[in-house]
Amino acid sequence: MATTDRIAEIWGTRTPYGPGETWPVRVDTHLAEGVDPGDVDRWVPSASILHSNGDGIDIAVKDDRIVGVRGRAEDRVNHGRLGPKDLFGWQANGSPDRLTRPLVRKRGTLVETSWEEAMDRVVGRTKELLEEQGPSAVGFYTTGQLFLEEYYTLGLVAHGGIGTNHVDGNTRLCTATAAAALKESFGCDGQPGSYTDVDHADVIALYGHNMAETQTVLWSRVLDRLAGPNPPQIVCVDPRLTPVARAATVHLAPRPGTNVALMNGLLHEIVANGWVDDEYVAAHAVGYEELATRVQDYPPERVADICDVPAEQIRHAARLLGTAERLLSTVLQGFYQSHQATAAAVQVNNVHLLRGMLGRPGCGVLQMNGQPTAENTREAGADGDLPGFRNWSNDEHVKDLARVWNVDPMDIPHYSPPTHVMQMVRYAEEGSIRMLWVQATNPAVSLPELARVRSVLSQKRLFLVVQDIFLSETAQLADVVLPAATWGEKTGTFTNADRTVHLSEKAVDPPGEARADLDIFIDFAHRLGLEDKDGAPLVKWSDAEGAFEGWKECSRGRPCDYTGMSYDKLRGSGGIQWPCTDEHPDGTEHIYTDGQFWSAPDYCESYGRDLVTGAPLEPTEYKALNPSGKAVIKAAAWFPPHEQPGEDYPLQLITGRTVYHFHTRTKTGRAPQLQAAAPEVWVELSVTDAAALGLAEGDLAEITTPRGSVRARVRISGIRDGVVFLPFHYGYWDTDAGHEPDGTGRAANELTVTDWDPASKQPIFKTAAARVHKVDDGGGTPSSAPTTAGSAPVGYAVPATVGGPAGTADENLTGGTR
Ligand SMILES: Nc1nc2c(c(=O)[nH]1)N[C@H]1C(S)=C(S)[C@@H](COP(=O)(O)OP(=O)(O)OC[C@H]3O[C@@H](n4cnc5c(=O)[nH]c(N)nc54)[C@H](O)[C@@H]3O)O[C@H]1N2
Ligand SMILES: Nc1nc2c(c(=O)[nH]1)N[C@H]1C(S)=C(S)[C@@H](COP(=O)(O)OP(=O)(O)OC[C@H]3O[C@@H](n4cnc5c(=O)[nH]c(N)nc54)[C@H](O)[C@@H]3O)O[C@H]1N2
Ligand SMILES: [Mo]
Repeated sequence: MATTDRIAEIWGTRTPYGPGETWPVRVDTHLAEGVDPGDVDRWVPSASILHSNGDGIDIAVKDDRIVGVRGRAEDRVNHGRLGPKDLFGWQANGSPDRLTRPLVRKRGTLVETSWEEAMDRVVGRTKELLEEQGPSAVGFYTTGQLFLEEYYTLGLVAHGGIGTNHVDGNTRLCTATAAAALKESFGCDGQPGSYTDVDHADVIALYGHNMAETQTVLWSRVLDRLAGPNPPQIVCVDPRLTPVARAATVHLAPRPGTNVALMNGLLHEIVANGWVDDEYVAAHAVGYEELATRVQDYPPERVADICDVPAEQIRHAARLLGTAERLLSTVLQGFYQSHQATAAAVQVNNVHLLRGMLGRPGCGVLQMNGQPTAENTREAGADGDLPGFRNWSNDEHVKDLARVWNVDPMDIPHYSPPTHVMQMVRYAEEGSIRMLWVQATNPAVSLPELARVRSVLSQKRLFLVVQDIFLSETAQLADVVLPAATWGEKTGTFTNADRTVHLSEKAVDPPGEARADLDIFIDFAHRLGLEDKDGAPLVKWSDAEGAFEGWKECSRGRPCDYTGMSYDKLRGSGGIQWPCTDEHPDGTEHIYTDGQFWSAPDYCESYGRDLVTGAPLEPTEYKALNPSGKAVIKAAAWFPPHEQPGEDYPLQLITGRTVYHFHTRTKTGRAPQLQAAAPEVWVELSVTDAAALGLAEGDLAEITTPRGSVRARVRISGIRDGVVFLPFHYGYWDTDAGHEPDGTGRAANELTVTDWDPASKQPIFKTAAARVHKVDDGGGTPSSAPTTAGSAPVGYAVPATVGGPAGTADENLTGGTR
């Protein structure tokens, strides 16, 4: 047993292993001060909720309070390990400022009320609007942080009951491109890769993915491979010097917004050097010729110009990808939150198709998720999809869904894909969406161009319902606030980025009158009197397990088939990967084995889109392109981002994350160790840019784009020249430093642009033109940016970020092979 400062040692102690070996076990535990493992009354199995990795966790309960967490040794995802957010983030559950009673706005202020009155208001307004205008007046904006059962129920209520097409999740900001890229290439959502691919791969490529900070346990797995015999080679594509970049064999640091050009350069080399698996391509894919022609325009020298990356590095990276025997690729927000997001992510799929690297150990693509339950939002139909990956433009699929729900197919809107959130904001702005019900997301901090978002959400004519566990910046603007129970306080299942399903059972009671999101949705449906076509209640379950059984039927025969699972089977299981059926009762580690895809015209989830305009393909066009259900190789030309640096705004702004915080910090900002490790917003600049602007470490700078300004202390980091980085975690619920009347604030999204990828509709958080100037001298005091990861200082000393005694955790390595 070792005790480690897990704020300072983010990834904990190494347990090296070699290719094809099993990743050793290391069990991480953190308990509240003064609590010993022997004091714990019970350990309740769950999984992590502060990222998409799905690490198995036991929740420690003492005197009906959560007092800590321990990794689950038997879990297939983490083999016992936990990251800093998992170890310390649970403390937010017990925060004294949890919402405990519903609030309603009376004479301008939010006041506490009963559930009866709050739900009366919500149901009353819904009924009025349905009568006056019909379903198009009502919109739902949900999340990637509830449970599968909750999304499925919400999708049923919204699509099948109310009949509105305005249903989306914050997954639009997060994994919309993952889904879109999988649909384009394979005809259907569904993750080709598995985390065990890390155990086998000889090359791992990370595209716009700072795995070291955002999926710390998966990165531990990579680090353990790197520390063992025959380590994999790492390719990193990121404009910042992240821990991934530091560990890489080749680090390509392109100009933001040039991913498609870079990918085309890599594909150019793969084609030109004969590294294509011709047999695989001929047997299992369509579209190769067009790609081969397209990438002729992208020789390394031209790409080097566009991306500002040396041609030699492009060749080196391409050689690694082109000669790998087992290639694993991961893709995340550096690609997804970009103007050609889907086009870029699809090119990563193309690398795997060209090389025949799918469906075998070590050969996987992980079009990553970010949020813990984003996969479920997608599969259960609570975002811009129909449940079970059904195709909204295939009438047979809509009919089949209507059969499952016992409603008329015409009652399920499918005249177009469900409305994406940026369009919903526009409809609210124009006044056609008059009620918006927001659950478990904080758009007043997380959507782009906040001044506009605030003005839309605070309009008098918009009835805003916010369902949260805290009085977030968004809840502060609401007409009705519904207090929710959260992880540890309610039961449900969720699915991580590699299709692993965990059951998370209620460990303790929620505070006060807070209620599970599922119970709120069911109560709403009953109060509204929603019925199926035979006059029975539309929602036929009253608890999570009942909802899960309902979902299983909905998933039957679809790619995300859960019919072989049950709560009993999941309980303490270590995670089961879908599809899980009678034929595959233990789940399925690799899909797309033997080059078989879910892309047949009558089965696929999507007919695809034009990557430039986003226009959906007609069924007949898809059938002509891909009659026998192969994979689709889609080529794309590079276009520059819409907002380019120029005279007034000479720099490029990108935004993202730090290891210690989760999103708008409503949870991690209330965990003392995490908040202390990254207490304030900062801005990262390169050595050269800082010098040119007369800025030193710790100086106060103002960052301005055409939308607004943010003030932040300077961290001189390893970011590439011409680019500035802001973490987007810092709203203002915990500080007086709100947005000023002149639009100056500290939330990165004061600066970002209202624009999105045409195919996935994912907003662009990673390219805007910006300028920076000095406001105040820091007097030699460094900024408080963490020193441990992507924001590490370059070229000078700053006191290291540490956790001290409060930041320690135990590591039990007895299962390890050190
Ligand atoms: N600690 C922590 N972990 C998290 C979360 C969190 O908030 N905190 N959130 C979770 C969620 S919901 C998500 S979606 C994931 C996100 O996980 P990541 O995608 O890994 O995180 P980001 O920091 O948003 O972006 C990743 C990298 O993209 C790079 N980048 C920016 N612009 C470009 C570009 O044009 N091209 C390329 N190639 N790269 C670029 C940035 O420099 C950054 O290092 O993390 C999950 N895990
Ligand atoms: N500039 C910039 N903006 C970004 C990004 C970026 O990289 N840069 N990333 C985008 C991405 S990928 C994401 S995922 C979003 C995240 O953005 P948000 O979804 O807005 O972020 P969170 O802080 O996770 O908000 C979740 C809310 O749900 C509440 N909550 C937590 N658990 C529960 C529960 O069980 N029930 C209920 N009802 N409420 C709960 C929390 O208190 C919190 O208010 O931000 C996006 N915005
Ligand atoms: Mo996300």
